[in-house]
Amino acid sequence: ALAALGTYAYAEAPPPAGNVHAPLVEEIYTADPSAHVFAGKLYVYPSHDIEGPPLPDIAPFLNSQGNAFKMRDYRVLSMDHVGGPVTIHPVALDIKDVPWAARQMWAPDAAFRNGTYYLYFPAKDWQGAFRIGVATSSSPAGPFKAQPQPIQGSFSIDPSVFTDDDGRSYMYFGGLSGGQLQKTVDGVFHPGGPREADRAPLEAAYTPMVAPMTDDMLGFAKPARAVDILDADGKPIRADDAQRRFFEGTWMHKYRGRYYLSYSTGGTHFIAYAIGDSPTGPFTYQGRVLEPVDGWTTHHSIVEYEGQWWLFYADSHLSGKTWLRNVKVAPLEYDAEGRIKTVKPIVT
Ligand code: FUB
Repeated sequence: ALAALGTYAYAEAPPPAGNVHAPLVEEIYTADPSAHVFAGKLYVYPSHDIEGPPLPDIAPFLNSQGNAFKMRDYRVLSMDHVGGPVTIHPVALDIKDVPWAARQMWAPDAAFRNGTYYLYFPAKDWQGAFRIGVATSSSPAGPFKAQPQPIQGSFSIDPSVFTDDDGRSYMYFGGLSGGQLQKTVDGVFHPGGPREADRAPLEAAYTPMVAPMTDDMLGFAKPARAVDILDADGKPIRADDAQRRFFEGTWMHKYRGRYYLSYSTGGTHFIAYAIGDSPTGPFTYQGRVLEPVDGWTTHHSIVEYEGQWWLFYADSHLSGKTWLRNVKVAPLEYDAEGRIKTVKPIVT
């Protein structure tokens, strides 16, 4: 039965008919999929990985620069049904059209409000600092026009925008190490700040940032602040808890009235999740959404479409190289208490 499912199979949450384990597209490399239902259709906003030699370092004090992840544009994917044909849309935003962005267009996200679609994207500015930009379009597939400056008060990587049932929107963001979260203190970027990911072992781990969005979706209504991710005893997850602590790639979704904050644990390669009663937390660690995939990075999104919850993620199935990835999708199941059944991609 496993062989019939392709290279990867799932020990739990078996997929519906159709080879949903294959890369969504093979014509281009894609990663970091942010999936949304817009106008009754499923859209995926991925990073667009590209081949070729890594970029040169910007400066020696900025190590973990992720130079192989040198993406320069975004391509949107769309589909009518999961498992059906996928459209790769033309370039939605090119770095040459974003004056403040110098290099490395990493994991994006998208949102919709009042007839306008918003593309949120991190990129390094000309000083080598990650900032988060926003671009707008009348179409979910773009093309998008970027604002001339990054979002004021934004830094680091991996924006994810969630709109609650009351219409309020929030951006979650942040990533450690090459994502530079550890280099920004009180909103000020310190290029010579800590190089690597973690605080001292016994300290509370870094956590994602959250900021409410302004009504026009172009900025932060209040300064971003760190969310709390707690263990079952109500204590912050510690920096040395590499199996559970946040590293990058946050996603927010709401299930049966509760807020699920999910994220990558980086070097331990899990997608973990924590639940809260408010979109800004605190959140209590629950378990894993996804076991490690083929490749170093793991980055996901969760969306409900056509009566089923779906996990979008990426691995290095097509290339065997961690910086040339492909987006995949698998069904996501919950138990009666709302716990997510861990998806286990099994290398056969
Ligand atoms: O794709 C570049 C970076 O790798 C993303 O921003 C991270 O989440 C990781 O997937």
